[in-house]
Amino acid sequence: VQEESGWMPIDPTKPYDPDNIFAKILRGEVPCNKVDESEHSLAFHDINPLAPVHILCIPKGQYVSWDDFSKNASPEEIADFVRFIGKVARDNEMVEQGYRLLANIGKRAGQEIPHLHVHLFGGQPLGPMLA
Ligand code: D5M
Repeated sequence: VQEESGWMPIDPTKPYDPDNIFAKILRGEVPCNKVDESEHSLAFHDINPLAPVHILCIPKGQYVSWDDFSKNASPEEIADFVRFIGKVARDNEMVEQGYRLLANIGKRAGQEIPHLHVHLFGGQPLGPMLA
């Protein structure tokens, strides 16, 4: 359903697309600039950084959105991802100066890759929340 210009929500009934770029990174088919990895999570530098520190954290499981992840991931995957993001922020010296977590969910928010990802921004004053 195309409602207003540019808005086409990700269809929640559509199966996960295993050919999306983050799935390829997870399979090692496409390289990434890795920051850290845990049992259920991976962090790598954003290819198009919008701040001096711009890291993407993704669960290794095939989840499209926060809705999908929070409903369908195991407690272990969810705990791992939450703790992992905290560790990445600590290890990359973002905690003292402050940083921002952001996840674009769905087309209306500008989600480009249909695999859940949380952006970590830091290394500079970050200004207002919505540009
Ligand atoms: O964010 C999608 C983000 O993913 C955007 O900031 C660029 C980044 N991106 C796209 N391809 C790659 C690869 N191959 N490596 C690293 N980063 C990548 P969104 O919130 O969906 O707009």
